[in-house]
Amino acid sequence: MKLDHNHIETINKKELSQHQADFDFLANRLEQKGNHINGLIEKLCAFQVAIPSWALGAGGTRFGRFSTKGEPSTLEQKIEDVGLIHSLTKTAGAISLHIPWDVPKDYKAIKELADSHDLIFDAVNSNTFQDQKNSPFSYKFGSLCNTDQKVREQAIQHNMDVIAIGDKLGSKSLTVWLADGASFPGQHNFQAALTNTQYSLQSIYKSMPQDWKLFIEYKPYEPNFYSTVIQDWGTSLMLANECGERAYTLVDLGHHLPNTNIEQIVSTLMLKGKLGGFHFNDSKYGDDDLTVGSIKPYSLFLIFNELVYGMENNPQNPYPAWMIDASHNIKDPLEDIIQSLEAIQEAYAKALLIDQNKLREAQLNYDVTLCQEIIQDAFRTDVRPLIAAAKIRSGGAINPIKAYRELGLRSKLIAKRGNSVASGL
Ligand code: LRH
Ligand code: MN
Ligand code: MN
Repeated sequence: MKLDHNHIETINKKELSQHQADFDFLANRLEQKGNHINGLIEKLCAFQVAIPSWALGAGGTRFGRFSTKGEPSTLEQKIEDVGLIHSLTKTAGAISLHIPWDVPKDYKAIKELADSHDLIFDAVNSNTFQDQKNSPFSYKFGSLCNTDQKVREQAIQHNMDVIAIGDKLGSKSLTVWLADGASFPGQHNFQAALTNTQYSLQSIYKSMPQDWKLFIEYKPYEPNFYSTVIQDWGTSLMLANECGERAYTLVDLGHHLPNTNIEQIVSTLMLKGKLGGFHFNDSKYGDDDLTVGSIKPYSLFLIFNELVYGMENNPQNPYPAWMIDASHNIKDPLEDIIQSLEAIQEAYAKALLIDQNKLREAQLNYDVTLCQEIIQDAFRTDVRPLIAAAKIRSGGAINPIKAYRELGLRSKLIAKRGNSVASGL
């Protein structure tokens, strides 16, 4: 199923005059403050976020799944769903596959399909946190960290297989997230687990094509509840440094203990040129995978402030690979992703408004109050007309959620696919 651009235009037409009034008001104010509206819109249009293939069905908690119906049951249908999201938002121009959840059968056909939806394949994700069908060894006690060399070799080989799959699709990076850890004190020799993980990652790194990057994701706990081998950004950075130049840290917003200053982590990593990938979600307690911006929009904005600063001032850091890593039980997954994309655009737009020169000056004058005023002035600006203008320019919907509903897309998907439930998480 594909969206006809005329349908989006027809819906946009109804909102156009209100949008124009809102936009003129905002553009006026921003221009008076010295912002270049066209440049801001261009940056918003260019900001594309990958959608993971596992977020398109109602996922969520380990306790139960409640299907929204009409969920994609094949990779082709998942690509179709991302295509729908991208047509409406024009900010989801990539898909990120989890292997073995979404192994393509016909590579050429899959590539062509993605291409027809204007999508590229971003980072591929390996999975050694579950046992795989037909694999001789279990990951119950860890994968890359395992004390048994045969288990480590199997996990290394899996990562190599994932690279080969990604390579055929045009992906240029591998994300490794390990569940490896211990649930009880004494279970692990910490040093042996870390050393095994380092050697395993080094073998994977060496096997990558020369133009590939390795992203090492960290997480403090879950599924192991006493220790995790790659528990924090420091451990990830250390391992990345031990692998080589093309190995980087990946920050997932949900993978921090409460109140961690994530923006400072982002800033440090970019200064060192080591922020490779980014997983967006939101949380109140742990790795909740809630809709981006639904709980802590101010934190998201502060993180974007550092990302914008880093993208402008840290040429040593590559352009990060952005991905949404959120999925929940009780919303239509496509609406959930659209809301996440909107929140990302909003935080990005607000961060772009921060007057960096004024902020530097206030910092140098030790004018703490003014520093806060500058930051919060940007945060308090309603940037939605700016985001809508970017959508119009790139052919998306002024209000993607409204358009999704008005076009009755879920009913159409149900009519086509029936009560099917997505494979994956
Ligand atoms: C782990 C994680 C990681 C996985 C995904 C399914 O919590 O964030 O990125 O690949 O969730
Ligand atoms: Mn993640
Ligand atoms: Mn996670």
